[in-house]
Amino acid sequence: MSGLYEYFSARRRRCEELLAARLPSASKPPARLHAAMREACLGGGKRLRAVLAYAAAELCGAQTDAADDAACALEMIHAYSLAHDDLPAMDDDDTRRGRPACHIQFGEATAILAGSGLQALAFAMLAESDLPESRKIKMLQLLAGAVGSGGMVGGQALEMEGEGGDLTAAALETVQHKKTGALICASVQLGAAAAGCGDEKTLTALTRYGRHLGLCFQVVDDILDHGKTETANSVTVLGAKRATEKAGELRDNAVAALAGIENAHRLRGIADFVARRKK
Ligand code: GRG
Repeated sequence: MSGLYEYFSARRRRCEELLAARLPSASKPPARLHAAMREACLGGGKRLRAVLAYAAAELCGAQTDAADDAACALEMIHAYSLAHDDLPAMDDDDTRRGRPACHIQFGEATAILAGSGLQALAFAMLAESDLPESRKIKMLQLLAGAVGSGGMVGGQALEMEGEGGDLTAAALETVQHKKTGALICASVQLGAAAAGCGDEKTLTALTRYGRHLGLCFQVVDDILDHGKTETANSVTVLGAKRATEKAGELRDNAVAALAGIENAHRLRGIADFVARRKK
């Protein structure tokens, strides 16, 4: 497979097909809940987190299928976070991925249940993976750490606590690392864990890459104005010029973290994609 675009498309399609097969059927009861879980998870999205898991696992020498469970689990967690984030009690968004948000289509109660169901299914998929026990436990630990109160959910809570007040650049960065960066960094780490990577140099490099990339992703998201303008973000706190410079620096830092690591060309390309993305 030659270019990054072809690689990204192939892994994205692979994950999409696996998710469609693994999510509970909408014809099986509770049908409305299952339909909402499928709607929240399928039919859109860049599948960046899945592609990162595949690329990291392959860099570590694994076959593509070693990262299938990680890729699906990451995208299910991501879909759960979006379904909950769009609720009126959170960001109150009516659309997601160009369609009515899950709570608009199915109602708030079902959207909450769909997110909860997706989260449980993500962990079940890792626990039931065919990979060796030690790899599964590592993956479960990494994902739980990235998603819980020390990661994504904690970042969302910090953001809500800070709403309406002034946020320092450092405090904003902490929120961004936790809310968005933790799952992106975990994507790379889960890929390495799925491959059974035990090389400290590689693991450290991948973690550094993931942390810089996660922050870069959120800064670019703020520049693209995907967030709500009343919430403090990189543009409101740093200004548009500095935010753009920072996104470039973070991309460079992510790439630099991979120095001396073999077969890192795809992760380097993904860093470029994240920094340059337009959606
Ligand atoms: C409410 C449990 C809970 C968590 C909220 C991650 C998060 C924390 C909320 C997601 C909302 C959001 C817009 C965060 C900003 C960055 C982000 C995750 C954007 C969407 O990710 P993309 O662009 O989405 O990868 P696609 O649709 O491509 O999958």
